[in-house]
Amino acid sequence: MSHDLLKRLGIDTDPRLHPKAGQPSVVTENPATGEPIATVALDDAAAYERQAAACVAAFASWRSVPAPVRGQLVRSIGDAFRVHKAELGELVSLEVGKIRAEGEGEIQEIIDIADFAVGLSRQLPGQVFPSERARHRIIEQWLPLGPVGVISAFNFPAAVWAWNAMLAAVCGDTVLWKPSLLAPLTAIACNRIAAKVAADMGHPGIFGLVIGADAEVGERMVADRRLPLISATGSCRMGKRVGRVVAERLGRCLLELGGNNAVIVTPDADLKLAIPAIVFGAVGTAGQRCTTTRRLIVHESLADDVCRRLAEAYKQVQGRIGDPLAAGTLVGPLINARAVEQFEHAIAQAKAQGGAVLAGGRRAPRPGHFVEPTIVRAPAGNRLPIAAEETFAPILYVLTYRTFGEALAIQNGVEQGLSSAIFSNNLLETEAFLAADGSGSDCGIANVNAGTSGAEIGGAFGGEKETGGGRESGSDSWKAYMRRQTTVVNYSGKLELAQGIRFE
Ligand code: UN1
Repeated sequence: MSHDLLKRLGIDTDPRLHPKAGQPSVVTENPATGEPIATVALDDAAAYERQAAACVAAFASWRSVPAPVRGQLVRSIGDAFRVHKAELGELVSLEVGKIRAEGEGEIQEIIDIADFAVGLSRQLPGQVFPSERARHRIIEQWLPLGPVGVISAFNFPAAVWAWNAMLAAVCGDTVLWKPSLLAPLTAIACNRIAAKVAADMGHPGIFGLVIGADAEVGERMVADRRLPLISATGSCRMGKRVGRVVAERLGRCLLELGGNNAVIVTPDADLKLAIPAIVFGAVGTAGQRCTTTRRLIVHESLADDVCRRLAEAYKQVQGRIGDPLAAGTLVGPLINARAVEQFEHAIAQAKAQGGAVLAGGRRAPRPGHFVEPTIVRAPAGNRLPIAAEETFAPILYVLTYRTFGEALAIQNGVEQGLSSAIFSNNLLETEAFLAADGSGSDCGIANVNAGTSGAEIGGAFGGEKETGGGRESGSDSWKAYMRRQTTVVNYSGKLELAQGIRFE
């Protein structure tokens, strides 16, 4: 079945899937069964050098293609992803275990960001400022930046590359992509589509791919002075390393790292909205999104009721754990055995700290890397230190509060600052959550009556504190992929100095 899928996507004959004898390689596995899908050859330093040189060479000509024409190329890429949406979604499911709807959702996110980038290709707007000197004009313009290094994680093996690559392409940059070694097939398939469209339109080399170990390829990429921007998604630990190395060469970083996202439920909340949003946020993608809901901060007056309703909903979900490609499945596997161990470790810690397991709590009794979506209620006083840690698994910690200020302090009291949400119909509280003086949520994403995950591509995506500060996808995130140039044009026929300086 999987071979047929690789064939339909045209990657079965890719040389990477046929390593030469003695060549280092990884075996990519189906996390739902633990069975191997394919063996993928790893790039070494020499292969990295070839790919990086190709991206540098392609940048020299791609930058000169007018932006709206670059947009036409990205439009064709979006169209190609429309054609292959079902197969690519299936490959995402096969390789990282997302349920079919979420696998296809990822490809939809590629199509969406391509559309966004096409529109952007006719904008990329600079500003005009009034000059203090007569008959002078100050104009800011945005110029292509250079080849961009993109490091992506297993959990969004396709969409996050596209957020970067589609914007970079319309900005006149080329892209060198280093995907997670847990999802190389998705990367090979997606990159092949983009690279083929580009080559067919006369622009080979815009989309490069390197698949390799961190020590061999990752470190080289991050330290590579030819890449003015490194955009990296993954753990806080990885991001700190990338940040240090890129800072050393005074390069630019765009970091999208961990999250420990919370939902606040106030006494005025409409629980008909809140409960399903919490369940999707905590259980969707088996808790392996950066935006997954990991903490529920509920007013003490309704804590028992909310816990009861959630436990009820989880009961239904537990019956829908299984093959991610089967109809009706809601919860697929974790990515690998290590992730299951981390889940078990967190549950053991939570219990040792006095947490009460209200739902789930165990690995699911079936082959593959499945666990039960789990709810842990903190003991009185919210003393549950494990809740401050991000475990990439479907564990929801329930904490309670008395005053709204307390709820905010709990929400903001973790190292990460990616996504946050409040469910409330109390205007004073929802506005305080978004307060213009910054005293509300300290996260990059703050939603009212909508959950923490499932952001649309139109807004800027990213977060504060240890989440890394980067912004990707919508709004003005494109600016990260360009360099700003402030220009002054003097059409007065006289030389006049700024600040009224006379130099005669
Ligand atoms: C991630 O987990 O790295 O908002 C990205 C969301 C998705 C993207 C998540 N659109 O949940």
